[in-house]
Amino acid sequence: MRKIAVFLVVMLLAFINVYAAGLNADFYWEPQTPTDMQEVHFYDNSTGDIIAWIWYFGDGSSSTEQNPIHVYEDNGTYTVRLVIISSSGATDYVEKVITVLNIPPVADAGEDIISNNLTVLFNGSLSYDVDGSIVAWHWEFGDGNTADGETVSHTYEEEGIYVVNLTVEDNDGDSSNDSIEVMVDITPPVTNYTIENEKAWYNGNVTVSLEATDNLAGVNYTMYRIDNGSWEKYEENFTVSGEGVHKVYFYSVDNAGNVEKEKNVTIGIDLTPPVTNYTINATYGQNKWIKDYAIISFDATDNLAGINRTMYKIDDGDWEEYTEPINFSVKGEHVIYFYSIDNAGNVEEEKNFTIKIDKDAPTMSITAPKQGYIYIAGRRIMPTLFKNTFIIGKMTASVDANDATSGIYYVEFVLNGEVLWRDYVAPYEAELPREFPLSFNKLKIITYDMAGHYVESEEISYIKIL
Ligand SMILES: [Ca+2]
Ligand SMILES: [Ca+2]
Ligand SMILES: [Ca+2]
Ligand SMILES: [Ca+2]
Repeated sequence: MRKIAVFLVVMLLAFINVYAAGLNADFYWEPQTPTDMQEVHFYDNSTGDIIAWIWYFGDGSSSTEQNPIHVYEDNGTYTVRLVIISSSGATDYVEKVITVLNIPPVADAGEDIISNNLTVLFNGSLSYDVDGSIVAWHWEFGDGNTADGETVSHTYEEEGIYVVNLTVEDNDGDSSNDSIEVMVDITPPVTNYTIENEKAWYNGNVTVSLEATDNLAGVNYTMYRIDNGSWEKYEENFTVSGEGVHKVYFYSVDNAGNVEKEKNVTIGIDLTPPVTNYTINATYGQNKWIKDYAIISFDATDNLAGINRTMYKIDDGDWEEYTEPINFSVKGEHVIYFYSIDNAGNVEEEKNFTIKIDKDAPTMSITAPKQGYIYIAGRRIMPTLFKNTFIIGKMTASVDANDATSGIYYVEFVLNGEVLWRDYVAPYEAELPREFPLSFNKLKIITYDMAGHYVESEEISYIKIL
C-alpha cells in the first residue's frame, strides 16, 4: 500500500515536471546500424529549456555533450539513455536500443599455385579481421580432403588442377572464404626434333627444329646446344654446319619447373667425295698390251660417311654398280670409266683408264725357204723328190707375219736350237749362215705379238752347201 502510494507520487511529480517545463527527451543517431569500428553520431532531438545533457552509451561510458560521437569497441546490443535537465531543474530521459554490427573477416588463400610437387603448402596468413581476430582456418583441397590451420600442407595423389577453398572465422563467429586454383604438374615436357629428310649422313647444312609439348603447366622454354657450344634458348629452327659428326643436345622446362631429361641427336655431315682407285691384275706384254684377260678391281675409300657404291662403264655401255672383281676379256682397246658415291651423296668426279687386250696369236707364213725345194743363190729353182731341201749359196729366210690386234713384236729365227736373229721390223728376214763345204740344219721361226702370243713354224730341215 505504501509502495503504491510512493509510485503514484513519483509519477505525478514527473508529469508535473514535464508538463510544467514542456520537457521531452529524444535523440537519434547516424548511421542507423553501425559497426564496431564506426563513429556513431548521436543527435539530441529533445524539446524544452534544456541546459544539460547526460548520455549513457550502455557500454559503461558517458558524455555531457549535446551531440556526442561515440565508438563502440565491440559489436553487440546497447541501451543508450539520454537524460536532460531544464533551467528550472526539471529532468526527463529516454532510452533507445542500438545494435552495433561485427565486421566479418576477410579470407585470403594466397595466389594461384603451380606446383611441381604433389605436396603443396598453403598459407592463409594474409587473411584478417579488422575488428577482432581470426580464430579458425578451414581448407578444402578440391580432392575431397580438408585440413584446419593458418598454414597447412597437403599431398595430392595425382596431378591435376584443383580449386582450393579457404574459409576463415572471426572471434564473433562470422566467416568468409576465398578460392585459389592449384595446378599440380610433376611431369616434365617432351621435346622432339625434326630434320627434313632425316638420314645418317648429310652433304650440306642441316636445319633442325624443336617442338615441345607439356601435359599441364605448358612449356616454359626449350634449350639446345650444338656439340660443345653454349646452351641457347630455342627461338626458331637452327642450322648445323661443318664437316664432321655433330651432336645436338636439347631439353625443355615447363611452367611448373619440371626439367626434361636431356636428349640428343647425332648429325653427320660429309662434304668430301670418295676416292676410287683401280687395280688391273693381268699378264702384260709390250706397250701395255694384256694377254687374254684382265681382272679389274676397284677400291674406294671415304673420309666419313663411307662408300655407298662404285659405278663403272665400259666404252659406251651402261653404267653398272661394281660388286666384285671384273673378269674382262674383250679384245681390243677399251676405256673403263668409274666413280664412287659416299653415303652422304657426295659424287666423285668421273675417272677413266684404257685397257688393251689381245687374245689371238699372230699369223705367219714362211715365204722362204720352203720345204722340199732346191735354192740356188737365194732363188727357188725346183721341187725335190722326197721333200728334201737343198740350199746352195747365199740365202735369206723371210716370213710374212700379221697380228690384227696388238701387232707384231718380233720374229725370231732359231737355227739348230739357237737364236739366229730377231727381226722387229717388217719385212721379217734373216740371212742363213754360209757353210763349207756343207751342213745339215734345222730352222724354226717363231712370231710374237705385242701381247705375248706367238706362233711357231714347223721345223724346216735343209742341207746347206756353201
Ligand atoms: Ca570481426
Ligand atoms: Ca608438365
Ligand atoms: Ca665423304
Ligand atoms: Ca695378237
